[in-house]
Amino acid sequence: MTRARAVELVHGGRRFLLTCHLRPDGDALGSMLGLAAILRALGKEVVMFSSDPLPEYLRFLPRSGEVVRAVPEGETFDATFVTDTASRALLPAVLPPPEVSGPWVVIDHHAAHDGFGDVVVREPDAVATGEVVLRLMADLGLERVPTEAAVPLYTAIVTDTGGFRYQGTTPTTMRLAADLVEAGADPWTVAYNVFEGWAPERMKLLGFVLESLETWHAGRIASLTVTRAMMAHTGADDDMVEGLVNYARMLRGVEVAALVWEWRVGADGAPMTKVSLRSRGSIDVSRVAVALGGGGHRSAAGATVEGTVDEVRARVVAESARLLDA
Ligand SMILES: [Mn+2]
Repeated sequence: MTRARAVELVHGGRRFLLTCHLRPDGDALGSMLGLAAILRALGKEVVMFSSDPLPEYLRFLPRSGEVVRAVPEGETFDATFVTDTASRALLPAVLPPPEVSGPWVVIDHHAAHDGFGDVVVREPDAVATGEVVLRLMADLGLERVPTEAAVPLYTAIVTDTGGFRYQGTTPTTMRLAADLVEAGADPWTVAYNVFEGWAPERMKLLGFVLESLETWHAGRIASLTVTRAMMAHTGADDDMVEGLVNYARMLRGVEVAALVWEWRVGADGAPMTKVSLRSRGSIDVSRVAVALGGGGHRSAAGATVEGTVDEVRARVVAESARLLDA
């Protein structure tokens, strides 16, 4: 049980670095903030680090303003905790060396992992990394959720369950959420910030993205497209694209929903396209993502692929069709 090893490192240490994957989402950041609050409740010192800025919609999270964009110089840590991260490639390119970071402890719930980390606490039966953090908290001997951990951990669970809607949401999920509400999380505040409260630019972008809807394979595959021109025209930023793929899944009969996003030009000048995939659960879209060099979960996965949006969309459709016909 690797959780026991993580517990030893916490009890044996005093000062910890916490980080998460690039472009943090509600589970990655919520788990990091929640774990930070738990460690502080145990009398530990924490530094929270994200090289990427936090998305606007998560800045309501208590103490998210304390997340630093660079690891402070001249400090060392007894261990470094990484939340919700399935692979080294999803972390900042430059990380502190082992003599600064201490052992790397990965706290995650993804089905696949690339082996990164000295201690990997990976529990795919957990609906969110936030749930793994709560299990770790119990093992650390904390009986009650610290108030400061309640909102971020509730946010982690709400994000990864789509507001308790997705498959994998269990009575245990609901009980954990109830504990977090009792500890001080307000469901509407979290739901409003996570799912509503849209910037006008995002709403305008959605209009263009919905216009791009295409379906294939007798309506069982749907795609949406985001171009740099749409982004420039609406003034939307990258964070505002997050979650738009779900609109493709809403269409009745769709089993594989894809969003292809004209991303960046790679170092060698080649166009790169980001792919987000969703399913209703019958189809394992992580298999499509893996075929494209990415990864993820059964019902939510993604990849970054070399090629134009048109080329990459064609590959996504072909891989999805193969899976549907298998
Ligand atoms: Mn997650």
